[in-house]
Amino acid sequence: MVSEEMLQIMDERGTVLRPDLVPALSDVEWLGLYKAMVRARAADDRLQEAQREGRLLIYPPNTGQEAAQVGPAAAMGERDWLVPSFRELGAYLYRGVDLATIFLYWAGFDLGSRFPERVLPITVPIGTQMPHAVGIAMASSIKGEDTVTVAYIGDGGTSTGDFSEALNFAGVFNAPVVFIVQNNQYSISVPRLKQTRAETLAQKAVAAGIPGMQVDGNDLIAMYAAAQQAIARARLGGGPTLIEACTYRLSPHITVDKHTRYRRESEVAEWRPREPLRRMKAYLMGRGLWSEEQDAALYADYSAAALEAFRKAEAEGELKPEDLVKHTYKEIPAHLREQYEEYVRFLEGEVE
Ligand SMILES: Cc1ncc(C[n+]2csc(CCOP(=O)(O)OP(=O)(O)O)c2C)c(N)n1
Repeated sequence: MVSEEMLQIMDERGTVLRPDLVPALSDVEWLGLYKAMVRARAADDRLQEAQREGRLLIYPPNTGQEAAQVGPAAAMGERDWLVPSFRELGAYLYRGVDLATIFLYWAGFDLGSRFPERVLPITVPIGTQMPHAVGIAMASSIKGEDTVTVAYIGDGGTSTGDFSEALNFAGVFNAPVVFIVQNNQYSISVPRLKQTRAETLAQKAVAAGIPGMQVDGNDLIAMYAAAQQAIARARLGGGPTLIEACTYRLSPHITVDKHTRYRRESEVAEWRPREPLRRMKAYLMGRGLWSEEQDAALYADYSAAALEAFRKAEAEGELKPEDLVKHTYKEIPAHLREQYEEYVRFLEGEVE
């Protein structure tokens, strides 16, 4: 049930190796997907800068992982559910999350969890979103809906109990869920080879009795194709699939991580030419659909739009202590109220 070869449709130069596998999208649609990756890249670059300017507390960069995010998000149906972890900017934006909301999240505001319907909020506790995803998928099938849930996790996350339990439940209940493992080769400083002795992460599907496959996570066309097939199968009652998107985190783990402590610059440099925007751009330019001038202008437009979104977010006001507890529960529970009141006393200098 686990395919032996990694699916790659387009090589690192943007040349299509398997025309028979290219999904039937129009040129305009492929261009639209590429633009979504540029939007994610521009937003990601500006978010990293905003953190360095002290406007965000912390931020986990997505650079290099855009195809693994935009491909599946674009293959989803309008009513499908997205269950993210925390490094899926391209997917959130594609599914309609406002960039200002994402800014608010990393600035520490609870309002940053106000995502649109059918997109769960950012989940930092590793793996905990997986049982939620399977529960949502099971609920869809119990209710007789034909919606599919797409859930994201990182390579490190596959070592959690939640991940294994979720896969097992999904298999047992034939839940309409597609798991996307963004294997970006590192879990903070732990390289993929030290994460598990398993040869691939896709083979973790075997024990759950579900199909698993490795996909070149930097190949937008392959990511779209793999997700489209898995989503279609789930929608028709064929059950879950595990897709290991083989990609690379080109940036540090988070904006406060010194990544050269655990990996060589030369390794990062080796991966840089394989990144997803460059090759999709080559593909589009090869077909006469795009130019460097258009590319630069698009990036500049998305950068300006990102800065505008940040201004909008900051206009929501300064972070107030009550924002820490206001939005999670309808009624603030006693234990939180107690902590909040102690915090206010601390801010007022009454307690050490
Ligand atoms: C339960 C839990 N333990 C530890 C952490 C600290 N932590 C944050 S990110 C991370 C690594 C996650 O690695 P991976 O799943 O590969 O995702 P990536 O960060 O590479 O996207 C860890 C251990 C956490 N957020 N949650």
